Amino acid sequence: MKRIVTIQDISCVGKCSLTVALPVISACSVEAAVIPTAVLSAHTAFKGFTFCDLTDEIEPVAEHWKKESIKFDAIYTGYLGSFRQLELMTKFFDDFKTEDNIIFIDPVMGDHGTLYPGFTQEFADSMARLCAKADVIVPNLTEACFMLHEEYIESGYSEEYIKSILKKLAALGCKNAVLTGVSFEDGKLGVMAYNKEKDEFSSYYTERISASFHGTGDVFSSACVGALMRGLSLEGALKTAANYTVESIKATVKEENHNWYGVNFEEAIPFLIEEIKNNK
Ligand code: PXL
Repeated sequence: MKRIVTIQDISCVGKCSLTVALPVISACSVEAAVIPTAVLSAHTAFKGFTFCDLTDEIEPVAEHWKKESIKFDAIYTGYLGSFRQLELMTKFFDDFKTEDNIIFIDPVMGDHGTLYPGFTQEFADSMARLCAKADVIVPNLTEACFMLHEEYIESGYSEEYIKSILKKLAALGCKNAVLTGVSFEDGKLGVMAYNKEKDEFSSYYTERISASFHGTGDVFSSACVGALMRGLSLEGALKTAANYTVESIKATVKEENHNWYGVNFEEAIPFLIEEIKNNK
């Protein structure tokens, strides 16, 4: 059985970061180890959230694992909240990267052209340096534009533009750059990927559902890294993750009085398991 370690916050209510990554990775039949980087009462879209920083726990946890010779098939980072956490991730990668495992970075920082509360351009610059170490990075266009100092364009861009962004992301140093939330056609939304070694692009599009929810990026990334661990190619994993995210959104909007803060990814878990089988 494969083992992923995922390093991100736990927002106790809100269905994002670890409360998504743990169940989704488990649903993929992959072991999920965690380092919670902070405990929040709820994610940062809620007003008045509490925040308890756990940065000081990261090194002792990692040291214990080193003593126990614990190995991981994937290291998956999501929302990281400080420069020091980025620094500690660099060290963690150096300590736990092997010839066979992968580093998967979701550089969670913002959406729709703006950064989430607390993030700055300088943080995006440091995140860009961390991304150099990754096998796969999965920013959305907002995060990519901040990391590359590019102007954000909401829509109406060309395929050539997205390809140029992907090449610039790969030039940061990662092996595969993936852009999520890409759309060239009304009603369609998807992902485009670039493999630097092969100099090849790939893409996958689904129907666009006109509702925006928190945590969909975490649903996507967790399913993607889980599917990779189940032996799917990156293309197969991206298709699986995109379809699962859409299915989770559909399950959410189907429910009367559904919550505003996260998606019903739980209801779509049987679908995810089928997708992993179908896209192998
Ligand atoms: O879904 C990304 C995310 C993760 N963690 C926290 C967040 C967000 C998005 O806003 O606030 C704490």
